[in-house]
Amino acid sequence: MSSTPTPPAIKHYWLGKAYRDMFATSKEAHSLNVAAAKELWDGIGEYDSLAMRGFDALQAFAALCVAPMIVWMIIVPIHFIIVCFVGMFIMTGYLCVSLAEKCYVAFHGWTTVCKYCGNRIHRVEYQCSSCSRWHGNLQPSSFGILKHQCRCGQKLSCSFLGDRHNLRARCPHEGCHKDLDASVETRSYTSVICIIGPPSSGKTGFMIAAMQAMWSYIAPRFLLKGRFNDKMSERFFQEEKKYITQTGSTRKTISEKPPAFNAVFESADGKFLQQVYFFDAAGEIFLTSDKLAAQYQFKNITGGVIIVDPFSLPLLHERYGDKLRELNLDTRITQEDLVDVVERFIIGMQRHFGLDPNRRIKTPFAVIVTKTDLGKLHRLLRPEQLGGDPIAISKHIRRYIDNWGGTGLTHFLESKFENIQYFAASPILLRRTKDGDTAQLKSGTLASPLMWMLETARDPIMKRTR
Ligand SMILES: Nc1nc2c(ncn2[C@@H]2O[C@H](COP(=O)(O)OP(=O)(O)O)[C@@H](O)[C@H]2O)c(=O)[nH]1
Ligand SMILES: [Mg+2]
Ligand SMILES: [Zn+2]
Ligand SMILES: [Zn+2]
Repeated sequence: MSSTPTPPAIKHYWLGKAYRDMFATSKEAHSLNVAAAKELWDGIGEYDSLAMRGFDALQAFAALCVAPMIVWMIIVPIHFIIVCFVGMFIMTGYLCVSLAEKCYVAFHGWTTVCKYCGNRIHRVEYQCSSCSRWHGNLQPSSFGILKHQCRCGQKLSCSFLGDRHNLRARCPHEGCHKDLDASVETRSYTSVICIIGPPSSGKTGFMIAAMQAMWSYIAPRFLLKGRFNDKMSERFFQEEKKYITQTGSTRKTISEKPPAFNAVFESADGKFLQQVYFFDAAGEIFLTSDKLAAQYQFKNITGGVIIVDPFSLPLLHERYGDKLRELNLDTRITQEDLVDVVERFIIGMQRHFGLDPNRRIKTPFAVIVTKTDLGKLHRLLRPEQLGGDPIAISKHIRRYIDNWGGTGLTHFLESKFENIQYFAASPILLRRTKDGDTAQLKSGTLASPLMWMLETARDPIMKRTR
């Protein structure tokens, strides 16, 4: 038989020990009364006459048994009412603080997602700073309204009002238990943006330029400062960026690639935090939808990007195929059909993440035509006369995709996604010289699709005004 483990904290006095003390006191008083009655009964035999015995016994019975019993019967309920009343008062207190905490978290739109197992976390586990016991329920409860007392005696703040987020924390899920940075992870909103596209469509290039766009366009606009959540993301960003600018291409083999490329954007007073995860699902993952199951980030997608390599569309493929081969750029063009890739993504989402097959996907997806620097496509896709009207630009780009033989693609995307907008960008501006290729990272072109995605997903970052 399994026994319930002892909680690491001590119950609040008025909700735990007070009851035990009350029962002990009344039991003790009752035992004293019984002992007195017994003593009296034993003493009756010592009286000479029967009348004397009866009278004295009655007198003694009234004095030693009835009176204490009446007092006991009055005091016990009063004691009980006081303990219940104080207990209820404390319960109301912790329910109020707990409700206030839930409202505060909902108001800020904070969510906690484990970046290792991808599960949503409702209760982070915190470690006692003194004895290393793990507390899985460190929140306003019968163990305390603002503080819990650990079994070691240490008082631990248990609400958003205290410094709970400074304690060491971990994911509560069995088999994970990885360390979390509670000061960021429990007090921030997390945007998870997945990037879908066939191999060589430009996902990695997009991701690096998108992070740069968050850094240099979006964060300053909302007076935020960015920093990477982990060393692996930072290293990946620096190394890939350097490689792209020096060689004009992305790295083919990467020894260490972060599972999700992430950074946190923070206001100067530290009160606003938003995490942004870019999730570059390697092309191979989409080749077999079974591999999707391991890609936990798919559970929490808040926005997405579908990369359209324009040179894979029939008409442009025909028009530029020979030229790209001549320039040795054909290997940088995707050979796979984007419809197949998106279809595999959707099947994977239905099979593994409960996506309803009868419903279109509501999450905003930006459909981005990339590599527009090649063949000077940007001149066609962003003509001056459209000004900055995003809807007109979107329709214009969609028309071009159709004209280049992508009618099947646009119809397919619109039948599966409810919230899409078309964009054109070239995250990498290739420069060819006789000494070799170099490139410039054009992150500015990604600011508008990113802003659209964050805004459509109602991410808290967009509510910030200067
Ligand atoms: N000229 C140019 N090349 C690009 C652009 N985006 C990606 N590429 C190139 O296309 C190739 C494939 O890109 P990559 O990001 O690795 O694709 P992935 O396999 O989908 O991650 C690389 O050689 C990139 O340098 C772009 O905007 N312009
Ligand atoms: Mg890649
Ligand atoms: Zn976890
Ligand atoms: Zn402790």
